[in-house]
Amino acid sequence: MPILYHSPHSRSSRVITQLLLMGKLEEVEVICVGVVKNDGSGRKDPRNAHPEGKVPYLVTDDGQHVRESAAIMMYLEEQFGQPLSPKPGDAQRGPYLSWMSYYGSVLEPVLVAGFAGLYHPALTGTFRTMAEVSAQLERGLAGKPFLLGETFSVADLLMASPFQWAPDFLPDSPEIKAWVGRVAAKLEGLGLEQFDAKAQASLAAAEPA
Ligand SMILES: N[C@@H](CCC(=O)N[C@@H](CS)C(=O)NCC(=O)O)C(=O)O
Repeated sequence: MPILYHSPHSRSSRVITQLLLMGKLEEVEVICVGVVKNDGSGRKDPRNAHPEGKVPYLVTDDGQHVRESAAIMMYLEEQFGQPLSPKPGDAQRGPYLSWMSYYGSVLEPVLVAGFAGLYHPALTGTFRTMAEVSAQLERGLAGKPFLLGETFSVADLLMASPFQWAPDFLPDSPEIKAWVGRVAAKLEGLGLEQFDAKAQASLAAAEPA
């Protein structure tokens, strides 16, 4: 059984969401760990196999270690028959791979630079800014409800996730706001909140006094 290292209400919650959507949560061993938060609270959990103590982190059946949300989500898609992503040969395969990579290569750096109030020509030269990200999202969503067309995919789950945690970063675009709303509707009633509440409680109970 693959092992997923997860911390409640964190970036790994979207991997739990993916597993809930696929109906495969029972087929993955989830180990709940603490992490260091941006405010310095928390701690690097010795039970976490991630070399830097981050989440999500996946150890596969055959002992491969997989890091980065996009890689983990694509790995799990393949392991479970790609219910939420296009297979090789599908016309949406290129856009799918592009959005999954764009998340970690562009969206996260742009959001973190914005959040930290950083401006430097090297940052904007390399990653551009939220204006370009918004333009790409609007272009990607033109005339369709989801990034890959009519069908919701893990690309929507990943790309919309930062705007669900931090609505302040949501671009002022009716098309993008409507898409984030459609993604949220897909996740309603899945049970993520209950899962994370239980995970939080088990973590608090295990915490040394
Ligand atoms: N780009 C990574 C980011 C992982 C990440 O920074 N996760 C946060 C949780 S939201 C974390 O583990 N923080 C703890 C730390 O940095 O020590 C991914 O998407 O997987």
